[in-house]
Amino acid sequence: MVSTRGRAIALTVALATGSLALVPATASSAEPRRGAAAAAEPGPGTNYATDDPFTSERTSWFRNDRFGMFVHFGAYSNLEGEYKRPDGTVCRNAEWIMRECKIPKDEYEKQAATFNPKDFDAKALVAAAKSAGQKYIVITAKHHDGYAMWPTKQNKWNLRDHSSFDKNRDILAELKKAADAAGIKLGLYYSIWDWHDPDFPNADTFPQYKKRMHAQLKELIDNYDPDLLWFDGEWDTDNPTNRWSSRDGEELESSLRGLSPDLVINNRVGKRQVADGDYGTPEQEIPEAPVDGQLWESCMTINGSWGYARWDDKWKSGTELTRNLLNTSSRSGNYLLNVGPDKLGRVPAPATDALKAMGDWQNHAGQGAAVSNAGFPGVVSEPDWGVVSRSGNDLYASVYQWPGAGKPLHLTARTPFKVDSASVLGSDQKVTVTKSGDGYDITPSGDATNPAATVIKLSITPASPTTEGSGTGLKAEIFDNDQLSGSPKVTRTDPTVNYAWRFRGSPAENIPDDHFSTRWTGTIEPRYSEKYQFTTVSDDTARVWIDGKLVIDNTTPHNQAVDKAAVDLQAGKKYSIKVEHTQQTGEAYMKLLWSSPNTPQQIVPKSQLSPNKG
Ligand code: H79
Repeated sequence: MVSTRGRAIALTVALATGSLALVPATASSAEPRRGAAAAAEPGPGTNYATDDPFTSERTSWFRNDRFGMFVHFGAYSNLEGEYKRPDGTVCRNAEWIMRECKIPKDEYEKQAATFNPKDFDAKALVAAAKSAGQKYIVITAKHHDGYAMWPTKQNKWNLRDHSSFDKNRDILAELKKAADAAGIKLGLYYSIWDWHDPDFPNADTFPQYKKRMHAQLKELIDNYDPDLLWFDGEWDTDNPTNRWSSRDGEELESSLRGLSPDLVINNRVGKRQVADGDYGTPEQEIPEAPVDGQLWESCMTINGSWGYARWDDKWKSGTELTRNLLNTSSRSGNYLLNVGPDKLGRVPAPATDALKAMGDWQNHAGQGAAVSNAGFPGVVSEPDWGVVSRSGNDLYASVYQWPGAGKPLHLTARTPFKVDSASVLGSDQKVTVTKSGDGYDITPSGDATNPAATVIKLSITPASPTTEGSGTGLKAEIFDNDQLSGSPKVTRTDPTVNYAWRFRGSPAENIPDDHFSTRWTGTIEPRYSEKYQFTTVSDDTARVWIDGKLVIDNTTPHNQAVDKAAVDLQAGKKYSIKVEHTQQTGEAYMKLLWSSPNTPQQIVPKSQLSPNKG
């Protein structure tokens, strides 16, 4: 108890000084990655949200790179999507073939024993990713069939001990080496749901399964030092029964961050709620707009299957894939595009061809600037003729439907700005820009440069004045009841409202992990004169007042919920702000974010908040 307290104090101090420390001081010694096995005991005073994924150094590569390669490769790949039943009929599937084709366990094991991906070529895989402009690779270390693609010490159900593969080879080590050499980040996919481990579906033995799972993940971190972990199979289901809970997610996420503080982790580490992990994971779909309250990455197949299926010839075209990538980056998301190597480990040629087409498009005339380091434009609405992404004060309008000769492309402005110059990348044609209606007409004088997307670059100057604050945060009054009643137990200045107390944490050491509440007050100073969107992520209740007006009011106790309000603000003015959070039982969260045409979504920063009434 005493040592826990000591660590909790260190954590609080680190946070108050704005440090990015992800684990308490005990783990911040010389070797954080290897030496932090004993992560802090969470408890009262713990805040799991120690940085803002939207702005932190830790996630900057992920936010800027935008484009990754997903690789589904496992014991299922050996069947190449077809299972011949004893009666001679054929059942087709890919990575779910064991379950969907009801292959008896011993038969699935028998076929896995013949798995020999001798042609797996990490350098070729990395080269394919490079050729596409992909900046990171996420490979399945273990899919739902439980088969580990590295020589795990936790069981024999793995590529070293249960295959016909060279006992001296380790494909994850090969991939790590090739990726490092090429400056590509490595992520590892790990399925929580496990169809093979007999301890998984049984309530009595599930704790043993979890222990082995933690041990496997420690092996992966120790052996391959991944930049990212991609969890899957966190969902509730009865076949086989999945007992994974939010509490399990809290325990796992906190222990992983203790082992490797810079890890980027997806939201399926928990129960896919908005504040679980670092980012959301839409699958086989692309959101229509930036996602409220979280970073996101859309994972999609390059044909119709994740694992290799020799019958699947539904290859997406280079144009469709390039537009998917542009749609994603223009809404501040990442695109994780999957390939499934065959049973020998070779990436199918139609996949490498399509990847090359995407890279060629990005390498042409600097068009890749519409993707890497680019995001939601903010200052304009998404047009119906294409998408617009933004990097600094450059807008990249990727045009899918090129206008007829002399016809304009209209852009609707969400805030005033000036266009300083306009050009078509890879063309010397003239582009005329005129004010028109609610924005600008952009009229190119020549033809489209290519069928996928022709990029018009606009250099702009926002019209709004800007003011940078020098604030220190908000005054926090913390109560040891869930009613904000009586006098506060703790009064302090909080740099931001960015709290994930989850089940076991609380605002302060002398505040229990349930039945507490906080009121934050002070002033808020916008950087720009424009319409701001305030967003809260809260559990159990949240209320926000700006300039004396109640703008967010969600007082019905809830699980992680997102609430929004639009408020017009003027640069150079300070507005009063009041934020209230209450927590009864279960998980607790309170985050306050904002965005505006010139502000990408982020936790409202300390510099724009002051604890004193204006
Ligand atoms: O790894 C790839 C897929 O194998 C895996 N995720 C990607 C990245 C995946 N495939 N399908 N799904 C996830 C969808 C899950 C469907 C489900 Fe269900 C519906 C899970 C719960 C309801 C089917 C019914 C499986 C369990 C019950």
